[in-house]
Parts: sequence; C-alpha cells; structure tokens
Amino acid sequence: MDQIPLMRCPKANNVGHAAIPCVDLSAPGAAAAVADACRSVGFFRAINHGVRAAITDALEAHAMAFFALPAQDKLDMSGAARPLGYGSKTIGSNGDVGWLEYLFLSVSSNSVEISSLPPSLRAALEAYTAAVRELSGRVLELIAEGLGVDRGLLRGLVVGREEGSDELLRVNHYPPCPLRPPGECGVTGFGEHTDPQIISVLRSNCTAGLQIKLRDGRWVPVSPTRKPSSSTSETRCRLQMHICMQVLTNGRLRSVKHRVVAPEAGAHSRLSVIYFGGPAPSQRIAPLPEVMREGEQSLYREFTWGEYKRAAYKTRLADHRLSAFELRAATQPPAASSADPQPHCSSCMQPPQQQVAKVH
Ligand SMILES: O=C(O)CCC(=O)C(=O)O
Repeated sequence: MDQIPLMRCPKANNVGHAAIPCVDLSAPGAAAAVADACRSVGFFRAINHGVRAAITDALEAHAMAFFALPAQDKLDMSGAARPLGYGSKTIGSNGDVGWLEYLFLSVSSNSVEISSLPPSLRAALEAYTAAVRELSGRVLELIAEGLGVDRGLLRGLVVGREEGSDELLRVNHYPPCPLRPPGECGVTGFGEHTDPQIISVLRSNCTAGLQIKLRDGRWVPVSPTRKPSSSTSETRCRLQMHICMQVLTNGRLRSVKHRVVAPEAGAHSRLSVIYFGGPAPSQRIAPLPEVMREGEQSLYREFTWGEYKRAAYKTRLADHRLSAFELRAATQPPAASSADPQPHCSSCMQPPQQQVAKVH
C-alpha cells in the first residue's frame, strides 16, 4: 500500500470533440492539413497512417499483463524510474504525482534498452516502436512539405541519423481511482505539461481522460476512440507537436499543453503508449532559416537538445519549460497565445496536497 497526495484536476469545458482535427494521411491534401492542424492546435488524430491494429493490440495485451504483476517483480525487471524504468505515482524527481504507473524506456538504437523485460513484451515494444517511428518520419515529411521546406529537413532530425537520435517510449497505466474529490474535479492521472521533444505519437485504449488546452485557454476532452471493428486493420493514433518543433518553426507550430484525468471507480483502466521522437543530444535547436521571413527575429536563443533536456528535467511538469531560452525582446510568436487564461475551474487548481489517497 502506498500513499500519494490526491491532486485535483479541473473538469474540461464541454465544448465537444470537433475542435481536434482529424487528418487522413493518405489523402492528396495531407501536407496542408497536417501543417494547419499543427499551427492551430498542435495536436491531431490521424487515420490511414499504416500502423496495424495487430501491433497495438499485442502491445496492449502484453503491457496489461506486465502491469498486473506484483510491484516488486515490475521493479526487478525494469529498475525504478530515474527517469527511465518502472514508476508508480511519482513522475520525475521534482514532486509530480499522478494516479498511474508506467514504464519509461529509451528505444534509441532500434531496440528497447531494458533486457530483463518479459521477451514477449519486449518484442511487442520493438514492433510498435518501428511502426510509429516510420509514422513519425512520414508526418515530419508532410509537415515540412506543408511549411514549404525540404521534405527531409525535419524527418532527418529524428529518423535514420547516423549519430542516433533520442527516442523514448512511455507506457502509462491508469487504474480506476476509488476516491472522488469534491466539486467539479477529477483526480489527476498525469498533470498538465508540454512535451519537450519534436513529435510524439500517442495511442490509448478506448478510454477517456486525455485533455488538451486550446489556444484560447479552454481545456477540452479528447474523445476516446471507438474500438476498431475486427475488419479494421489499423489502430487509431494521435500526433502531437513539441517544444523543439515550436522553436524550429519560430513559433509557427505550437506545442500543446495536455493532461490526463484518472478513470473513476467502476470505469475501465486507461492504457496509453507514447512514442517521443527527439534529436541527438548534440543537435543544435534554433529557428530554421528556411521557415523564417526576411527580417524576422528569432524568438528563441539557440540551444542543444542535451542542454534543453537537462534543464527540463530540473523543472516540474506544469512549469513553462521554454522560458530560459526565450528572447524576451523579440515580438510574440505567431502561434503562441500571449494570453494564457486560467483553466475553467480555477478554484479546483492543484496543488491541494492536503488530501491523501491510498493506492494499491
Ligand atoms: O496518457 C496519456 O494519454 C498522455 C500521457 C502523457 O502526456 C505523457 O506520458 O507524457
């Protein structure tokens, strides 16, 4: 039995799910549609992307079997998350907690760098990683095309680099939470944050909980995908832009804030798998001259991915992780909203660390 502070997560605005674009990656206008979605929301649902349902079904089944093991076995197989490994309720080392357990893995060299995982889970993780790496590369090509730059420019930062890149895979398991905080709040599964890398592919089982923050400051729920029928060979994936992409495009594409509310008692467990595509640690990150207009000022000072990552690991999830790299004198980014209004239910905002929940 463990104890964690019960973090309240305000309910999202009920503005429907239509705000989240859905892009058919095989359609003729896919490049423009992807670039538009990345400019406006920073997040989209993809269809016809080529990741087969058999691959995600296998990963989900093996991951659920892993999470069903006794806590000590999970720790013995993966090591305690620092930050890679198996973690439960604590996220990172700076005080972030959530109603979840997870596996956080480096998959940079085409393999999962934890050899003691069950071989079937390891094989499923490797097959999934190969499929979503390919998908990420394809989407990065489409984004480049949509921005009017060389198709290989962004893909080359993550996929197929000789010196390697920084790819991570995170498998999150959110069991139903037996406690209900008062008011219009749920329990935080994963607190609000933006991801630091370039791109990510998120896949979840058919459960609700994920919310994203729109440019106008409203939090909206991302509708759970329906379970594909047995005749559907593809799974459903969502793609997200990250901090590095925001910098590379001088704010044209935006990194989206997101969070997860834990399932309530009686609901199904949520399982999500996220592939994070980042560049090599020595990669210099700065606005790409190819995307800048003549005379346009850079909004960010140049940094290496390694430098940014070290800084990000010292922060808490909800911190504004780019502030140390922003050039304040520059004009506001084209895609970043200067208004950052409070969430809908500000009276419920974290961290009210006084309530304590018991978790198995
Ligand atoms: O579980 C989810 O759907 C999202 C989790 C997430 O944002 C993360 O692991 O960085």
